[in-house]
Amino acid sequence: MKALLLVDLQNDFMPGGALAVHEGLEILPVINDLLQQPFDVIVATKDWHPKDHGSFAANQGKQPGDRIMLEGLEQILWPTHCVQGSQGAEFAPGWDSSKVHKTIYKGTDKNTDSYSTFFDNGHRNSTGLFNYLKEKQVKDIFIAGLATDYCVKYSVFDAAHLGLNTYVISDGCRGVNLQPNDSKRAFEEMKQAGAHVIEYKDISKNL
Ligand code: VGL
Ligand code: ZN
Repeated sequence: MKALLLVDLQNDFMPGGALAVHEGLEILPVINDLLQQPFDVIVATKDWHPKDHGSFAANQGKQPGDRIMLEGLEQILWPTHCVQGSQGAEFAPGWDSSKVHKTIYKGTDKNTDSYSTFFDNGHRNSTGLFNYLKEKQVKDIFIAGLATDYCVKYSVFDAAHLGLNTYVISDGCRGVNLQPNDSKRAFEEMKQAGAHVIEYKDISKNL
C-alpha cells in the first residue's frame, strides 16, 4: 500500500503565520496535484502544542532562535505557534483537506518537541503514525509539506529507519532556512538516510 503524508500544512507555517515559511504557499498546487493521485492512505499531521509548551521562547523568557536544554535535549526556541485549538493550528486554506483519512497530532507534551511525525525528539513516545501505517499495510510513503529543514526532514529520517520505502517530493516542500542553505542540506541528509528525493513531475514513475 502507498501512503501520502502531508506535514504541518497549517496557518502558522504559511505567510502571515506565527512561524511562517515564506515560500509556503508555493507548494499548494503540488499538494493539490498529489491529492489527485491514487494513494491508498492519506495522512496529514498537525503540530499541536499546549500554550505552555517548552519550545516557545516566550515561555522561557528568551528570544526565538535561542537554544536551551529541554528534558536533556537541545531545543531551538520558536515563536508561539500551533497552539491547540487556535486558528494558527488549523489546516491552511488552499488545499483539499477533506481528502485526508487520518490526522496525526504531535508536540502535545509540553516538555518535549516533536519534529518527526512518528516520534518525539527524544524518541520516547510515538505519535501513533507507524501503527496506523502498519495496520494499513503501507510499504511506500510519499512525504511533502512544511518545513523541509525540521518536520519534513525528521519525518523522512524516521520513515526510512522504520523500513518504509521513503520518497520526498521536493517541490512539495519548503523550509524555514534559519541558515540560507538549510533546506538544500536537509535534502542531502534525507538522501544519505536512504530516502528518494523526487519531483512531482516524476511521481507517476515512482507510484
Ligand atoms: C516545525 C519548528 C517548530 C515544523 C514545527 O513543522 O517544521 N518547525 N515546530
Ligand atoms: Zn512546533
